[in-house]
Amino acid sequence: MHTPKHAINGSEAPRPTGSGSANPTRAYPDSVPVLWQLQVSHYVEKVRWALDYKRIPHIRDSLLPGLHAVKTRRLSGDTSTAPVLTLEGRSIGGSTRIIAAIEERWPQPPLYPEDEALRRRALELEEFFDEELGPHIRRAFYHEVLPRPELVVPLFTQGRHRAPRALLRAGFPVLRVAMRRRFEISAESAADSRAKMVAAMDRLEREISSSGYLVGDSFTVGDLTAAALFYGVARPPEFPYPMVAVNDLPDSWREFLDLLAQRPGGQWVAQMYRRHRGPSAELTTGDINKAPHPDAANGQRTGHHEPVPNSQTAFSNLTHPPDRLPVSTTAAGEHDPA
Ligand SMILES: N[C@@H](CCC(=O)N[C@@H](CS)C(=O)NCC(=O)O)C(=O)O
Repeated sequence: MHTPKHAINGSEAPRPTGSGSANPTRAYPDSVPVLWQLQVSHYVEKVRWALDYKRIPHIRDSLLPGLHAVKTRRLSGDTSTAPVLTLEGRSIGGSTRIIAAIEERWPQPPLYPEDEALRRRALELEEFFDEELGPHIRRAFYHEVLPRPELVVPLFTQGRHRAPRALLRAGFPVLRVAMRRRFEISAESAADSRAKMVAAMDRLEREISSSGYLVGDSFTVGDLTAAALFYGVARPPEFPYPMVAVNDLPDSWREFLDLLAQRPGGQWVAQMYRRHRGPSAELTTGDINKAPHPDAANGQRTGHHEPVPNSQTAFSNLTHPPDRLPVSTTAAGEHDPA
């Protein structure tokens, strides 16, 4: 892990603030957290899940892959990657630091175990999957789909107007070269990354305890990270955005994913999504002025898990992009915060 560490709640935990600039954007009020995202990104999914799990009303601003780096660097000051979270006027880059900041600001329901040894283990597992799975599943996936612009361009531009779609289509050959270079994608490296995915699945299966969780007997950041970063294997219906249709995936990749999905670890990922992914707490831009103050998220003031209406039920006129899956219907009623 390359992120700096400092003490939170008495333990070694990732530093919750980046070197982000104050007031990076005037487009949104400081009172509502803004997640700058790439819809498809598994690191973004990790943070989206944390925000939804804690029922923190927030805005999602989807960036155009390729151009996103300019925005995320300008916001965070220190990273060109997504996710970035703008929180009370400061922008934080890196999913681990973002979750640390969320956990500090909205401790309930907790993603960090209270017990110090368990907390260290959960953070160690977060780091393992971040470093040993995240880059590899991405490299192996893009190796398969980058030759197919008809799959990737719609994936990168869903919910967008014609102009950005046309821009991405026109720029795709350049973007593809840049992605291959940036993610060091080649036939050899992709094969190696498949092996790393299998090794990460082996580790996941070794770590699942008799409680059904990786650490202790409740859902922690360790479970969340492993499940979010493996979403592309389990393809859970609770994932909030469309994916490449399974029948469009290249045969060898689909068969490889199937083998992993059928393993106990793959089924565990699907189960974590079913039990804990829950409904979305996203606000749309039309709703932000009506948004409850983020302190209304569970437990901020009381330290208890007191159900409050999430954004989708509080704002029944929410408008989602037409391609957005009805998250509230896929997972409503099954959300089972630890
Ligand atoms: N360690 C970072 C990794 C984030 C990351 O690699 N994000 C990808 C999307 S999956 C990205 O923005 N890549 C663009 C780039 O590397 O230029 C985190 O945990 O947030």
